[in-house]
Amino acid sequence: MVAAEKPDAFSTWPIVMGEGGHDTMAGPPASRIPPFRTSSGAPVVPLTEEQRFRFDKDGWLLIPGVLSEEECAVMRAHCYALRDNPEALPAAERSSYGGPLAALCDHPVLVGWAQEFLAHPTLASEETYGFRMEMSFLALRTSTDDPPFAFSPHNGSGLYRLPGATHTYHSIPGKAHAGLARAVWELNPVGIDDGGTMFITGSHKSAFGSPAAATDPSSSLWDTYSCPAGSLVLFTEGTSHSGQPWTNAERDRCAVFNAYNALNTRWSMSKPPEEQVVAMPKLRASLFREATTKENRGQYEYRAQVARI
Ligand SMILES: O=C(O)CCC(=O)C(=O)O
Ligand SMILES: [Fe+2]
Repeated sequence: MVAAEKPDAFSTWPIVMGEGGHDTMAGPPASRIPPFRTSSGAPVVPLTEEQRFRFDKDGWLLIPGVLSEEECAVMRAHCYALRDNPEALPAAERSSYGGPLAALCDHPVLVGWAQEFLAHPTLASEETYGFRMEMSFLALRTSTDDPPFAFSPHNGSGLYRLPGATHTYHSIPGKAHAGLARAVWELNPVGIDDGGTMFITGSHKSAFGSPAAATDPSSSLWDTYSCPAGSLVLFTEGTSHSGQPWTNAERDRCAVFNAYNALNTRWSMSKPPEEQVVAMPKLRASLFREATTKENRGQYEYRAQVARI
């Protein structure tokens, strides 16, 4: 099939002729997947080539210092209000999807990553993101937690999961898909020994089961990170990972754990309360539409897409 001159790549994916004249299933580059602005009107920030390479190679990626200290302070206050006195918050803000944390759901840097690793190009439009959000919870951990947060490694081998599994990772030359993935916003600084999330780097592509050493958190198989407040840690759930006890007595871990998924699949039932979704800008609310494919692209008819392929 020869694409018409200047094809609308969104309507012709997945059958599209590559630039070099060969068929490719990769679809349009992330930079051509709408929307190009988030619900706050800010331009989407695409991953750099190096960030994209690292996420694919490692199964996780740290983007340091995305939020300003002022933004972190307001968000931390909301986290502690949710823990200590939720009734004092308006109902439309009473969750980690709400209040100042709502801006994290479709932060321009998050959207840039999701358009690369999660978005379904034919279902993305200026009115609807091409991916879903599901799950949001707080990790407010201290060095005096009793019991301390447990080391509990899970997942890995995302490349080899069968259809239907959400903890997947798939790639073909020039394109990769993260499956269920986590976006962790660290609202306090994290030191290398403090107790950030741990990863077996690259294990999303491991052909073999984990060796016994993976059950030992001090094994050199495990990596973690240090970062300033306001950093974003992205990982595919197809990577072996684990929480661990928080050890820094000087400051707590104050992190927001958000999760994203492909548009037509769902891992959990988690969703913001209805009054929060209704109060959201329509584009942000599109993150929470049903996990279906057919006719799930805002004003555009999926049928029309099919007809043009
Ligand atoms: O607690 C953590 O640091 C990791 C939690 C976890 O397993 C996840 O977010 O999927
Ligand atoms: Fe996990």
